[in-house]
Amino acid sequence: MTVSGGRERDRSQGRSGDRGTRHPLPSPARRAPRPAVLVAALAVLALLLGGCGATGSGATEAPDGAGAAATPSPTPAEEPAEQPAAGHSGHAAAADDDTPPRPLRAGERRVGLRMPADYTPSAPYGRGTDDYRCFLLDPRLASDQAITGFDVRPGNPDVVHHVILFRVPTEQVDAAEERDDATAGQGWTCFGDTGLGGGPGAGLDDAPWLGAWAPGGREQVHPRGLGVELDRGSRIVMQVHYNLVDGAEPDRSAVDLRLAPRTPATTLLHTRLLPAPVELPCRPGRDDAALCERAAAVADVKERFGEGPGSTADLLHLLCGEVRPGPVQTCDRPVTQPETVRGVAGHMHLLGRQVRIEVNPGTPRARTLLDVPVWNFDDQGSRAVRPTRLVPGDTVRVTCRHTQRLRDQLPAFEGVPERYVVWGEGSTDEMCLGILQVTRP
Ligand SMILES: [Cu+2]
Repeated sequence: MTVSGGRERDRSQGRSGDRGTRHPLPSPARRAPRPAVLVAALAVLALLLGGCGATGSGATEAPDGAGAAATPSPTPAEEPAEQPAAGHSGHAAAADDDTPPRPLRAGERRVGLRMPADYTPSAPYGRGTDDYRCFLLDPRLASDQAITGFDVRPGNPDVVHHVILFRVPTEQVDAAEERDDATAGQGWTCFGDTGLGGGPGAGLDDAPWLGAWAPGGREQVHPRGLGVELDRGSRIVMQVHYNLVDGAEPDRSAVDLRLAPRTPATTLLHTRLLPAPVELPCRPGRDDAALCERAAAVADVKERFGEGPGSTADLLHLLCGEVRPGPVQTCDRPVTQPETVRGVAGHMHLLGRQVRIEVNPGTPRARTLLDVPVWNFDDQGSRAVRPTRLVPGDTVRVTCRHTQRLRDQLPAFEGVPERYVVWGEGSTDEMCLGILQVTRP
């Protein structure tokens, strides 16, 4: 959902092993997923997709009536001229965000939460250059609140790659504390989501995200009257993605929450996740590298992030359709309840080129909610949109284009052999994620 942020560098490199053959061959053949399978896949995906996906905060307060209008536009079919995007060249865009926080509005207060001590990241399974760590924080709420804004402050921008805040509802607090206590050191390893299992809101259509930060994010202030639900007794998990390509330096990240008492007049913001597969084959002439075979690439992802998170690449095909290797991937999702889109964001990694979110594509009612023709990793902040009503029967489509050519230009890929790229948690793996912030009547 909301990602904020604004100062960050990323130079990641998920170095992978070698082994492998040549041609990517799709594994799961075309088949209509049975409803039960689909439901299970959805549930698992929802659990896994917490990770990454930090994008700017969507429904942020904008000048009145501002926000990108939803407009029709063509599909991103053609490969654009290959020019390095601004932030793709090594994250020079890292802004020093010394902007003072925006003043509180009537009824709001600030609550600062910080990791209790420095944490020095390391690759938990001994391979790769990424660590995802979950830290349990207690906002000590005496009554039900609404998060009306937040400001994530990465402690060490040299290693912090994204931050996502997850709701831990009261019924999960015991499990979260047990997990924390049972793990040596601060927090626990959590590729994907928090690893605490389901619970209310653990679905793609209502993800338990409270906010997030990725490169390009800043302080987020939701429009007046809107807020994210946080109940008395809840905890917050702050998931931090550390990238270790430049070394393992200690970090102590923090967030300032803007809270207001929740009243019947508060309109709740929900986060809807729209993932799509990534199935990017090696280029002709370079397809003899060890991980150019899809199965080997998926096995490598599982080795670095665990069996569960490593299964996302295959689960996405139960959600979105058969494996079709290629630079452009899409996923259509039905709208099942009336909702109003307030903010949108896209999320990809370093090989991302274009991302688009459309409603009812190819029909007279087609609208484009997000169109990023040249992806900039360092500018992932979400955007406010003019409130857009969706009704059951509508379809939302996310489309991403990735390109192997960028690996020739980015320092993060120096010395990293070409590979078949699938969905994975590392910075040199890829994602394709649309994020909607919605209100529901
Ligand atoms: Cu990601």
